Amino acid sequence: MKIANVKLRVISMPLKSPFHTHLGTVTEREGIIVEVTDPNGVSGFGEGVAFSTPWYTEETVKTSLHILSDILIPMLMKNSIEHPEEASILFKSIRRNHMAKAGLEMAIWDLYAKMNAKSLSTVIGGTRAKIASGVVVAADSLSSSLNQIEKYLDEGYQRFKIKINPRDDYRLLAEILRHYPEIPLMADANSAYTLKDVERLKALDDFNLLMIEQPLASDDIIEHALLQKRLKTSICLDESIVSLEDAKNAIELGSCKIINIKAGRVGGLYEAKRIHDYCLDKGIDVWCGGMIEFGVSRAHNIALASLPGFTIPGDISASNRFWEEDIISPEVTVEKGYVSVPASPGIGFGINEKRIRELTQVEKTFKFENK
Ligand code: OSB
Ligand code: MG
Repeated sequence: MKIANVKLRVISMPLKSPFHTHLGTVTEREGIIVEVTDPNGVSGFGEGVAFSTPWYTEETVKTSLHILSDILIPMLMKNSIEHPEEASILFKSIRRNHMAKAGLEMAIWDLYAKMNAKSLSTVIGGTRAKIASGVVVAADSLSSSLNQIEKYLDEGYQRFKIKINPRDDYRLLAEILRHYPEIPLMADANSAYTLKDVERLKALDDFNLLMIEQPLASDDIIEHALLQKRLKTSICLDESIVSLEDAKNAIELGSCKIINIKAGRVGGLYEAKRIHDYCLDKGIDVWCGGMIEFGVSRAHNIALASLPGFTIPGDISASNRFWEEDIISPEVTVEKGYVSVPASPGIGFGINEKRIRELTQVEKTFKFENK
């Protein structure tokens, strides 16, 4: 794969409404749009999904920009690759920094698919033409949670996820289910609990939730295994799984019954696919998580979720869940609860250059020497 240049653009966009978790509130999303261009002028796009501050993982927009600019792009200049998997393997010599790696690796996947005139879904082994869509409710009160659910139900979403913490769990879930007894509901705790809260968590078994996501520490698999033995509700791990090795260990220990796969969290599409393949083999259900992402990463998620093991509706909502105007064209839409998987080359969505230009804060271009 010949590369002529890589362009990084840091963009910033306000959310339509604030996104609340017990860890803080997101009102403005910054991200890095990565564009890898070949000598014919064909471009592949990826998105660095680290946040402005390290609340979800240790990376930030600034650390990602540094790792991309000073480490990963120079590495790619020195080492020619024939397939995106080689980029993923090349980047393994650098510790962690998964979101920075994923941003670049996924741009290479998009470019590779476009060079081969195939959809990204086809290139990675996708089998679905449409994927079931779920949505996240992350409000700061019961009434606004109920309002959001009402609206998202109307829009056809098939699964609802609500953020919980020890101060706001039983009553919140009970009220939601009193108003909407039939909705497929799950809860995400983003590590708000410890093992001392086991009785609180056991009480949530009353609600027959689809699952509870990441109740305990963000780097734990041992205590989650102890907790899973005491709960009827399935545990799903998010933060704790950053590699295939983590997934193997967690499954072996019984730390979870379900895994949320996010390509950004695990270093890219290659690792995400390896985790998917392993889980499919072991009979562990997976679903595709979200990162309050812009359209480029959302498009990659759609391709990823078209793989056969993604049996549970993920956090793949429409562009208009978060944004007044997204950076892709057309935007992602949900119809009768489904998002269709594009069949056109690469991620299958065009780039709204005008919108990206309006949002760009920093731009850097790296020219490759092609001998
Ligand atoms: O824990 O799944 C999470 C958003 C940002 C960071 C972490 C998480 C989330 C979400 C929202 O829950 C997912 C989405 O983008 O729809
Ligand atoms: Mg989560």
